Amino acid sequence: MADKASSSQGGGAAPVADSPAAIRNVVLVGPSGAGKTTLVEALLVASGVLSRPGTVVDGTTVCDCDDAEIRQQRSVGLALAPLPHNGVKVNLIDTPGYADFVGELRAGLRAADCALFVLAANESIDEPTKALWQECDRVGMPRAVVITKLDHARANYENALSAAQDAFGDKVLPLYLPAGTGLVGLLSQTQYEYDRGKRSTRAPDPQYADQLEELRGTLIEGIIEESEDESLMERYLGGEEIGQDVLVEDLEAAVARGSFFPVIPVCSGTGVGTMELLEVATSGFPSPPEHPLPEVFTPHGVPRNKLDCDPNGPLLAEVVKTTSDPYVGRVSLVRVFSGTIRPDTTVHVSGHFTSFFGAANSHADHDEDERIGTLSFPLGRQQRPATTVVAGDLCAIGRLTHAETGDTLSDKADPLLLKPWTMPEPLLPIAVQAHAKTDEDKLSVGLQRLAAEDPTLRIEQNPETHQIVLWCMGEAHSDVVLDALANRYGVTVDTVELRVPLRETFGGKAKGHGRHVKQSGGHGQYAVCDIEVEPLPQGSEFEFVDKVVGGSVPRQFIPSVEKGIRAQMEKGVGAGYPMVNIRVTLLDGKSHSVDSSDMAFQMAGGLALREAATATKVNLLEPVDLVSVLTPDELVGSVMSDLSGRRGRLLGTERVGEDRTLVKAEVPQVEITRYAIDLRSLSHGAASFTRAFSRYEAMPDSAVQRMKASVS
Ligand SMILES: Nc1nc2c(ncn2[C@@H]2O[C@H](COP(=O)(O)OP(=O)(O)OP(=O)(O)O)[C@@H](O)[C@H]2O)c(=O)[nH]1
Ligand SMILES: [Mg+2]
Repeated sequence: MADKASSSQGGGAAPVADSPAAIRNVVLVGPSGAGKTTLVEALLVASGVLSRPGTVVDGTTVCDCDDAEIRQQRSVGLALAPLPHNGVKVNLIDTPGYADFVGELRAGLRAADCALFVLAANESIDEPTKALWQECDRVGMPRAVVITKLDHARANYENALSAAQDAFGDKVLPLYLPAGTGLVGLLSQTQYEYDRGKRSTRAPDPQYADQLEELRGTLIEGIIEESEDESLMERYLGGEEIGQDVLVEDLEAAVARGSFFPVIPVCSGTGVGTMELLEVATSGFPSPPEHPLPEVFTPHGVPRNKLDCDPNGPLLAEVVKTTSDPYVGRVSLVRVFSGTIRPDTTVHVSGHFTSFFGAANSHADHDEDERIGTLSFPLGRQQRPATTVVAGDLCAIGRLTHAETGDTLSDKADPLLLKPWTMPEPLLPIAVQAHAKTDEDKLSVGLQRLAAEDPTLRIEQNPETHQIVLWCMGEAHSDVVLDALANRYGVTVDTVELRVPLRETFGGKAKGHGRHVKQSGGHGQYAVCDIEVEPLPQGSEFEFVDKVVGGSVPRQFIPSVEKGIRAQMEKGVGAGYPMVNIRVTLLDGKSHSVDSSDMAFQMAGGLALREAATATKVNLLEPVDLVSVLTPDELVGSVMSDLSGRRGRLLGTERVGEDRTLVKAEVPQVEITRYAIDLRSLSHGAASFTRAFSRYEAMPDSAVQRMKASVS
């Protein structure tokens, strides 16, 4: 952990940027295992921050510093690693590639102005990788493609490059050619040799001349096609030699627009390509002032004029990650969009998830002034003190007790609110309970803290089933949550069978007799009632009809009978689920002038309903959701037959884009409790879905039997 990591960490002072133009916020995006975290190590070594790289396997990297990451040997959260290069501070933001952690990726995309899309030279491009590319597209993120693991036994750089071009388009074009133990720059026409991490340059070896010529031509044409100077293509085709300065300028403009994706081959093990990557990041990528700021509102939701990335402007910052540690307390990782943050000042914290995403997100709105404690520039887990943090930079703030991920920090005299980035919806429900009853309070504190850190975790206290349900992104995400509860908050948690809130109703008309008579000694109790119960259509809830004649049930006790019946309905009469959709008619009864009471008639009402239930069939109603599955066209058949197998009723399909279909169906909730996992495996991560409660429907006998069998 921290002490292990320190063996490779330089531990020097953090690089400091005094102006936004001297900062690059670069997020690493790519499939799990592509080599992002390892690449960060190599870049930290190349820039002198580390003397030697840590490894993911040993748990000694800067970015995989969380206990769960060390145990799982993969990233589960975003991590920051700043480095200096050529007078520029590069904030590398490592993100996890696994789909469950897409929330962390989105936070990383929000914090960054440009991305390195990391692919491994020994892997093909699968659906989850395409989904990551789309995540970048969705926010218009400028990016370069890094093809890493050049040294892998099964590496095939050419295949990896053409797979990337097939998947992401012909504007994915290499800037370098791998050559022996180095690279050849296609624009600079220089060979870069690496020897034990040290780079030297020379004229390209003749054996690369043909390849260089061909790839250079394609690159130059690609850049010129993107140029805003329309005369350039004509001049180029006319045989004019276009100057490297012009090409580099056009290339940078096209990268910043997100319409051109230079490819850089890299080997983290030998360091090949790391210097080239740092050069592209510092001289070719947009700086914070070139990246549009998110929309700004007042805390009352009134739109405000857009701000600039100006250190002298009003303070505007956003919490992109929150960690809480029983010893250090809460640490908020913050991206500063405007203004300057200084320690020991008071800021306004605005959290308005409900206004933007509705009440179901389990994050209460809040607005408060809080004092900034420590200010630091983290390197993974290591916190290095900071004195001022200017617009465009990233830093960590200690002990903001109320700030949650996605909250806005602003000047207390001029409170502002940023619309948070789009959070993915957790769709895997996991029911849990504290292993020991005495741990229930600890569990609720732990869950509250985890929800503040992680907007993709939704906590539901189901009032009907009395279960605590953790809505997670997938099994890997739920493992991380349970791991944190056990290791950070000391609560052992058992996962239990998820109970879906069913309802009961009457299958037919039935009569019931309720007799609550106790007359032995003291004050007696006397109440008798006769009722008739009949089923009503869906959504009718409850009707009570009084047909008592001649005062057999005295007036004042008629509401008591109704109250008793309602109380029994809440508890149910069969399997213990609330009862709905019935009409109860009170027909007759008996009373006693002394012993009858409100309570006695309530009891009699409940008894009458229970007796009526024995005279007919009690049916179960189950919640049915509207499920919308977005799938590639070729999987529509499999998705549909899988939904039918879940007792789904297909409602129709809709074309989306060129090769996707939206399949809509109504599916009982009991059949889709693990659909988040099943759909991912059925589609290899290519399909996604949403669900929304639609209504209650009669549960068929076969499903009731199956449910009973699985519970017993
Ligand atoms: N041969 C070789 N192996 C590498 C290289 N880079 C990374 N690896 C190995 O690939 C595995 C995955 O690397 P990571 O850096 O954890 O990959 P990641 O992209 O951060 O993965 P996630 O955190 O799950 O998204 C590790 O075992 C690394 O040692 C490389 O350049 N060459
Ligand atoms: Mg990683």
